[in-house]
Amino acid sequence: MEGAIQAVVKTFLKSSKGKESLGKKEFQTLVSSQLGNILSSNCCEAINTMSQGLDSDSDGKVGFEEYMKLIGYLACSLSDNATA
Ligand SMILES: [Ca+2]
Repeated sequence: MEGAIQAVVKTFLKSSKGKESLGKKEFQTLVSSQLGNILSSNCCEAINTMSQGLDSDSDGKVGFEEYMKLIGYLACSLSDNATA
C-alpha cells in the first residue's frame, strides 16, 4: 500500500514536471498512460469534462488535491465494482 501511495504521488510529480498542477494536456497524458484500463471507454471529451469537474478552483489546471479527488473517485468506483 505504501508503494501504491508513492506511485500515485510520483506519477503526479512526473506528469507535472515538478509544477504544482497539471495542464490539460499533461492531465490527458497522465490519464491515457496511467489509467487506460480503468478509463478505457473515455474519449478526449470525457477527459475534458472530468478535468473541468475536478477543477474546483477553476484555474484550468488539475492541482494535486484535485488529482487526489480523481484517485478517490476511482477508488470508490473500483470498490463499488468489487462489492457489486
Ligand atoms: Ca484547479
